[in-house]
Amino acid sequence: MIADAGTPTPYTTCYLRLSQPGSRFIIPRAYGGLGYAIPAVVGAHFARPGAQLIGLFGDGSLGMSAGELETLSRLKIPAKLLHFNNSTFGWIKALQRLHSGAKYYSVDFTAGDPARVAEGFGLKAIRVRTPDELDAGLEKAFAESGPVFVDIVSEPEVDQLPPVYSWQQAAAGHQTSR
Ligand SMILES: Cc1ncc(C[n+]2csc(CCOP(=O)(O)OP(=O)(O)O)c2C)c(N)n1
Repeated sequence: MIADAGTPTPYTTCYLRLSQPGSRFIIPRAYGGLGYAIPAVVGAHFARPGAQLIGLFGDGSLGMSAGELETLSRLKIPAKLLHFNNSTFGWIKALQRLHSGAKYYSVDFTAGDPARVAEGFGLKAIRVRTPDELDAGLEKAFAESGPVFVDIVSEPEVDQLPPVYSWQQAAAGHQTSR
């Protein structure tokens, strides 16, 4: 499992439970560079051929490394890419809510149709809009032998504080460094 910067990092860190021995969970914590998950999946494939790779990332992240979909497609890397499509830089928007009195600046954008972008690069793509569609979509994605892009229409989550300790402290009125 490889989760990108942005809210995929804290949510996955908080809620993911790995049950298979030898499973790995990777996040770009040192610098938190957005656009990490898709190229990291390519690297992980060569580091551990045969591993079932799953990339988790937001639409802001996709904007930074969408071109790497071509690499996955050309090399036929059988990763499943789970794309959270919330039309916003959620991590930044949550920080603006916390520290700037919900004055939002340069964080929202239009969703477009990223499943078609992935198809344009030669990947199979599935669009998911509801929790029921999510179950069915994941089943379909994992039944495929090749790379699959799952576009998951999501809430912007700005009303939910992500599970980041220092943010929760700040929301509770405690002084912290960011
Ligand atoms: C290369 C790069 N540019 C900018 C940032 C700052 N940044 C951190 S999280 C984030 C927004 C993430 O948005 P998205 O990928 O859509 O995920 P979300 O937080 O909405 O789940 C940005 C712009 C960064 N970490 N790396």
